[in-house]
Amino acid sequence: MKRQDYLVRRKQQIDAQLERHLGPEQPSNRLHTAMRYSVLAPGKRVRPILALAACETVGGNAAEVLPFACAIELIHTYSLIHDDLPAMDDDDLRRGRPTCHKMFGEGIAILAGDALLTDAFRIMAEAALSKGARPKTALRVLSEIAAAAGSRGMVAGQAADMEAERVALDLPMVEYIHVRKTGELLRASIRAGALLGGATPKVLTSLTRYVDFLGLAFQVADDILDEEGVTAVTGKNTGRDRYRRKATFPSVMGLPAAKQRLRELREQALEQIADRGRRAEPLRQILQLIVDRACSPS
Ligand code: GRG
Repeated sequence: MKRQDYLVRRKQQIDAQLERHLGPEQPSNRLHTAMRYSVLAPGKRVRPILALAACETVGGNAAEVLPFACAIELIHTYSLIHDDLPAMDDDDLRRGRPTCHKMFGEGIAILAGDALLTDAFRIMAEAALSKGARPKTALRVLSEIAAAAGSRGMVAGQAADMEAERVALDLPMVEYIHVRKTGELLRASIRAGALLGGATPKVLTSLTRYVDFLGLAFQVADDILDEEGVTAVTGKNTGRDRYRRKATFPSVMGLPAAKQRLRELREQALEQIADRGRRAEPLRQILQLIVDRACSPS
């Protein structure tokens, strides 16, 4: 199976489900239009694809994971909308389009983020209550996703990042911020798929180790792309971190070392799933895609 085939097929499936969860266009409803605008913009869908791929790796039924995968994408999109606001990163380009607040104004953008976050939990609760669901497992997954997104996870990372602006950071602090800001939701995505797919505790542990290396690789790649990438690849303005004097992996360790670190992280992630056979191929492909976007293949 070619790498793009699997990823494209999964992305199409997720996009169709997101569309279904959001419901058809309502031209006179600006809140709903803003939600659709941001969610259905061309994101990579890394988190939901990871959730589905983890479920497949452990031999589970990916259909059970779909509502949770979509909910995670809604949470991720809320975080991007709020991150782009003037009070935060103040960006005007996201996913190759004007940011939500540039299109709809700050008030609607804030509410679109609020609504996506809240609706994500409705979708997960409905899935947990649906016929054939295993409510205890579903509730465990929901609780892990909430913890990853909340005041000890992504929001804590965002707050630490804001506080740290213009202060010289060392590598452990850069990693602390990114584990929370980016890593926790990626981790919850894999664990959601694995738990719903019926992973044993041992396999859950190795998949969690895999995604922790992937999460760091994701951030290092994002920093490299910001430093030297072109907007056509990222769909957002680049060079922003340097402009804002943000501590990034390239700024702390230099660009060549950051690229080397990225390749090491790929190898470390691959080691964690080395014994999972062909079923783990999608997880290997996602990792490769993340590394290839920022570094020429090696
Ligand atoms: C506002 C609570 C709150 C949190 C914001 C996600 C985030 C936290 C900020 C975005 C800036 C950031 C940390 C970038 C680092 C990597 C990242 C999360 C990039 C965006 O995710 P992708 O590359 O984007 O998966 P797409 O558009 O493909 O979904």
